[in-house]
Amino acid sequence: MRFARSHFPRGFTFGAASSAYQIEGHDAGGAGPTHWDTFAATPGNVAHGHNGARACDHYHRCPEDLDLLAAAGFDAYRFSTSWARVLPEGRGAPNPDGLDFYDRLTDAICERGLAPHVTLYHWELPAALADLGGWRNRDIAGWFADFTALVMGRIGDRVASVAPVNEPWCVSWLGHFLGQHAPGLRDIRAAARAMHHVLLAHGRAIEVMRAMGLSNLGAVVNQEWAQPADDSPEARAATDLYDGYYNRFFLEAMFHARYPANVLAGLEPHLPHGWEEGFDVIAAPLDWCGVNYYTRSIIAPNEGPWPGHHTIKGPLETTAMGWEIYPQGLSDLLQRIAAEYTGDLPLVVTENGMASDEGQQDIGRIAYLDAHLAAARAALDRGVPLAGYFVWSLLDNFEWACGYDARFGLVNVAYDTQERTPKASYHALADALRR
Ligand code: IFM
Repeated sequence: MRFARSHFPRGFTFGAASSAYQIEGHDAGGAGPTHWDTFAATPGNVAHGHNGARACDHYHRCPEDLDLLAAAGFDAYRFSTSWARVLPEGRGAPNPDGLDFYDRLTDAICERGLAPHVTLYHWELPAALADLGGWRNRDIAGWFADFTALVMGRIGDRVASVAPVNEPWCVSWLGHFLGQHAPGLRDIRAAARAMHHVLLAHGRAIEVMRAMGLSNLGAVVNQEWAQPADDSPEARAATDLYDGYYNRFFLEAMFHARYPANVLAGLEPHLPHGWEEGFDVIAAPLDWCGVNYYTRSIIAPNEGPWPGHHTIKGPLETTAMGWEIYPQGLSDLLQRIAAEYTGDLPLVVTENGMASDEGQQDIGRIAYLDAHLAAARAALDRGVPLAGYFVWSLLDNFEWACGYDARFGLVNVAYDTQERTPKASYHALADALRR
């Protein structure tokens, strides 16, 4: 690995990221059912019918996992809190064991000299709230605000940063328009509502945490570099639209208090009544912005209904997810976000990594991380105020619709025994972090 910590400014944060449902083992500790359990129980949604019931058993094994993080020389751990673990019904009576778990986890992170970076929602919506319409119901903003107050009332005194929602595009578009994630809908009206309500929920959570006196509050968006399939005006317009609803929609709302015009042209008839009045909540000032980056997409127009385009396979080498490896997209997106949305606010690469089938000798992952760390460094050289980089992920884990097939971890998990074995990429990173 060419990357070395010394290539980055002093104080730059290196961490690894995870999420609750993907690693904890949702069956343990009195958590309530979630819409991911429902989705996974429906044949055809998740590879092999896998679910998060046991996952990596991190609920019981978190000390061992945090030891691995600390031993690699990371500075920080980004984890998420499960709404259904804390509030099994989504509202009402909390599960004391759930709150105790996040309390212990936060302490254990701090005890190892790591900084806890929290994401409040990483996709496992309590089933009881899904029954009430989930992200389609405007009331979710208030339910989420209450959950935020509860969790932060318990661990907010020790956290280094908080983001309300991981990847609002996935919560809304992937789950409600493409149907590939829970709740598995393919419905433009549901998607439009979810897109707006997830932003309202984000804004209400920020409001609640500001009122509690918390600082270092941000947002985490996923971004893909979008490229037209050819030079035609149609392909360029299709790409602008893809870029609009994938990359710009959430940033434009949070940082400029509006939705992109090309997206509104198709989405507006489906947005909930009074959507124009939500921006004073949605655009609450933030302290940083997180970017999750993995790949680029190549876009071609088609004759179908709005948005009228599809992605086509590109020529570059791909990961085990079939995603093209395109590090330059990371520097270009970071530069664009700083220039057009966030200005001097710190940006953080909150996720970056690859699924690989290589097993312990994951040479491809070493090259992937090296190239993306070089792209992060290039963004700094272009003047982007980049403050941190988090690898996705420490452990192999439940990769949503791919089940346990896709392995993103620096550390192998043998799911039958739960044995952890660091891969070559873990050792390479640990070595680079010492240099
Ligand atoms: O595993 C996911 C994570 O939950 C959110 N960001 C992308 C990762 C890889 O697909």
